[in-house]
Amino acid sequence: MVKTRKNVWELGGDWADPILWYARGVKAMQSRPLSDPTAWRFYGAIHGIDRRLWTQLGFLSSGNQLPPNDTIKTYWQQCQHGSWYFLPWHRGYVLAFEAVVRDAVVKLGGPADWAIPYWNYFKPNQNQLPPAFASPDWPDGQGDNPLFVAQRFGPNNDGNVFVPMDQVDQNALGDSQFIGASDGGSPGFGGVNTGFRQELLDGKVSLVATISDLFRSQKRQLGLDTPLLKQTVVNTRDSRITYIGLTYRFGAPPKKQKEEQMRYENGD
Ligand SMILES: [Cu+2]
Repeated sequence: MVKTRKNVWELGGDWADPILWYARGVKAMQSRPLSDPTAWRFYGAIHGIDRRLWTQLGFLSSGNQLPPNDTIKTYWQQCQHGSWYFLPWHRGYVLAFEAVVRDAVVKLGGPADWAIPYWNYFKPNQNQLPPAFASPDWPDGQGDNPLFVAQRFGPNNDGNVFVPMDQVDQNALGDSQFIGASDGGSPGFGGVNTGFRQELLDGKVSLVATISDLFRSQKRQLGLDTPLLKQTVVNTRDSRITYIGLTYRFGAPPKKQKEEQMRYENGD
């Protein structure tokens, strides 16, 4: 069965069927417990989780059952930025996410060929966050629209979410550098490192590095991302701490694992 992703601004209405089903699918995912690999929050954590921040924002509480440790280690915090994994990783992530939403949609009686609508903000007059994502209400006026996120802030920090077209272009497509430089120069296709994980030495050691002060020059670009990321940026800016974590895995995976995290105060 062919599934076609369509332009969210050209579906024939603010709450056209694919958007309405998207909302219903998201709501179903949100109702699942964190330990469920098809839960909204589990999927969020695959990309990245900041437990302190999630707790602060009410996404995580002490009563929440966490998945088993090896599940967490294998699946959470996997987002790849600052390397050529950036594109393939996110493409796979969206594909898997879409499949989970579709599954929920079908279970609710929706179309089996549902596909996630895309947002092409480069098209004229389409740089505004689509209305279904900007309204707290469902089309019937009920106020728990799951596509609406109150913490979205927008480029002017006033909740009006749009892409400032004078600040974005598609030149990245012609950039052969995937890893951005922190000291000026090309920001790279995948951007400056926002925390990456790479398996080294045959998977025995994985290196996790977050160079927080790079965020300072990246803030404007990050202004369109999730509230979590913004919070992370702000917190990071304030603390000015660089984390370099090393995860050692001795021997075969079932054997005992040892984790260490080193924390470095930044010079400036
Ligand atoms: Cu990412």
